[in-house]
Amino acid sequence: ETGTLQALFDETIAAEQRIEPRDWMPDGYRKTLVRQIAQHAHSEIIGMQPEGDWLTRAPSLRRKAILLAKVQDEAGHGLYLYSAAETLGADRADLTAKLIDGTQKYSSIFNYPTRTYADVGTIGWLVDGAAICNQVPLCRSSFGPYARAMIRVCKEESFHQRQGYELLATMMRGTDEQRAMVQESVDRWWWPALMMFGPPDDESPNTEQSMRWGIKRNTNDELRQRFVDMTVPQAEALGVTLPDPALRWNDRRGAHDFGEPDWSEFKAVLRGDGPCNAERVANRRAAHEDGAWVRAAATAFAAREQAAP
Ligand code: FAQ
Repeated sequence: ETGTLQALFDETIAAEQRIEPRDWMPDGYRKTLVRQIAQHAHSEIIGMQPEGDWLTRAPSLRRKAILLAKVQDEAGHGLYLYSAAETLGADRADLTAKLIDGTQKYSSIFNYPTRTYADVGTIGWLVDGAAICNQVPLCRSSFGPYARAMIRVCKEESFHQRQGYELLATMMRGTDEQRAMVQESVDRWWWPALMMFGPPDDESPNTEQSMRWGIKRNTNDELRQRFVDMTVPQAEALGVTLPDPALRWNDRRGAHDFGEPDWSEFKAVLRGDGPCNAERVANRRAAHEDGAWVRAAATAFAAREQAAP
């Protein structure tokens, strides 16, 4: 019978139709999706911290309201994604435990500190920009709940990217000190943003199978290239320099050539040795432990409601 189910699954993938939670799916497909969706959910939740650090120091009420809305959106994205993982049989408490004990990853980018207020703009522009580049193709993921979550996430992420760009554009119209602050911020975030797309294709163990299953739609290097090509004209419009002496237009390829990120730094961050890994996980652990009473109260309330006639 598994043979027939496998054939049906293969046909659904080949026809570009969606796999839904109740459908039969190979174990590897389920496992890969749980890994990727959980990692994505964890990234949204940990990703609240770098910008969250500036909520109490935003320079105006307007900027504070915008930043608060953005950070809340990230919490929402985390929740849609945990729900998508639950449709595959994952348990949310278990996923959180795996984040806190370091057995599941989150995006490398959130292990870098936000040193200045310009970093809020740079995260919106470059980090959300990279996130959109990576996630727009995932709206066509073969797994229905993930694809549908991505549509909503991408809409909100586009707004996030615009607010980051607008913040930087405002600072670039300001004083020399503000322009220098923007440039210094872009210098620090550029290479880590390129690393968000994952290792080069020839060192990416998951890409080939994930592409065959329609879980990923493009390779890491394809999306990194798309991001560079999209960002260069935006940098010109802003008046900032991207910190890569090898960056130039290649007429023959119809794309930009660019330098190699420092993959040893990427590997160190994935091992837990980035500038803020320990702090990010410690904060998440403390929030989880401090919230234990809320979970206990909600569980007791639900039990009482169920027991009531
Ligand atoms: N960081 O074989 P591959 C956001 C791991 S956006 C950490 O190429 P795959 C929005 C990878 O998991 C950020 N780990 O893997 C926001 C694998 O490890 P494993 C989140 C990384 O899965 C903006 C190993 O390396 N977005 O949060 C990274 O085929 C602003 C080998 O790599 C997503 O998660 C990395 N950068 O491709 C929030 C998008 N790259 O598990 C707040 C969905 C690779 O085998 C503020 N995910 N690894 O031990 C994906 O598209 C894919 O999972 C990739 C990696 C492309 C990230």
